[in-house]
Amino acid sequence: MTARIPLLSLTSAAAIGLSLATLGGTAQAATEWNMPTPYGDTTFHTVNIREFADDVREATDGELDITVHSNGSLIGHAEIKNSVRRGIVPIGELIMSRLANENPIFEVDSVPYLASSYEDAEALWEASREVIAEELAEQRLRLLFAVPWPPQGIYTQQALEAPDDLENLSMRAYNTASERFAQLVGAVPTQVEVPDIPTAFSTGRVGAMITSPATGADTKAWDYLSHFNHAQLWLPKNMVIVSEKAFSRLDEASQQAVLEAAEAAETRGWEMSRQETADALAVLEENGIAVSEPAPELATLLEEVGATMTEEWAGRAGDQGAAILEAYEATRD
Ligand code: PCA
Repeated sequence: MTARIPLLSLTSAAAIGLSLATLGGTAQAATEWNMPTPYGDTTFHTVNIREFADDVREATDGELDITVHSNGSLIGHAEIKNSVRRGIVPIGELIMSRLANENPIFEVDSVPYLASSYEDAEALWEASREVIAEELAEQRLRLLFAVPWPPQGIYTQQALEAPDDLENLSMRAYNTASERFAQLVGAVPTQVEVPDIPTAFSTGRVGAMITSPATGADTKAWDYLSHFNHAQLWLPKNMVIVSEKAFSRLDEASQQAVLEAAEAAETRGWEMSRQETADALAVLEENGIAVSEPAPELATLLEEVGATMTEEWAGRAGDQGAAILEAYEATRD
């Protein structure tokens, strides 16, 4: 990770040099923002973020130029939030539930069956957005937009039928909720970042994983496993945050451009995510992955795990959690 920092200064030095040269030194140089993101170029989140950067560049006539560094190439996922907070980079993307260790409200979108359709996920986001934005604001971070992954399911190397098919399997997880889920179904969780998934399977480090149809398709899951159970457990969100310090240095027109592009990116991203669910499921099937839904006994186990995790989450999340749940319930009356 530290080895990657010099890359940042090289990149920005080169970029600033270039824009000065282009402008012939007469006008003020455009503001250059380096933006680390954790996922690969084919991931719809990355595609959406590149469009966001294009929109900002266009709306500001190139005055604010955001360079997207995908796939953890500039800064590893685990460091992105603190890098924005410490001003190493002005803006970045990360999965919101990664911050669960700071406050459980960040993982409200990763509780099984609390909100497992797009409609419910949207209602839950409406109910939780303000609290989450306030928590981030306390760290001088501004939440720009958030977009869900398609619903999470279970990938395995054999058919997943009975609940005990998961027993003792080494299961790839990506946040504390997916770890807890693995434990509760009797599996053994191991954290693996998306770029490392194919190797984790090919070396036998993991034999199952929780993720979306999207990530399965992006990582060519058919090369290393054969079954996907579309259990639709939860829809975790990625969020884009900017440091308040960097944001406040922009002139008003550029700030407005960022906020407008962010709003458009959120709307577009949710649409892309829905579409991606259908497209990626089709890609998995075309490539020979058997796609199924939980058989009754497995469904019962998953629902029990969901109930346990909802209770555990509510216990941890205290008053803030209760307020979110109340606001969420109110949208469903
Ligand atoms: N893809 C990311 C997060 C959730 C998802 O669908 C991952 O597997 O890490």
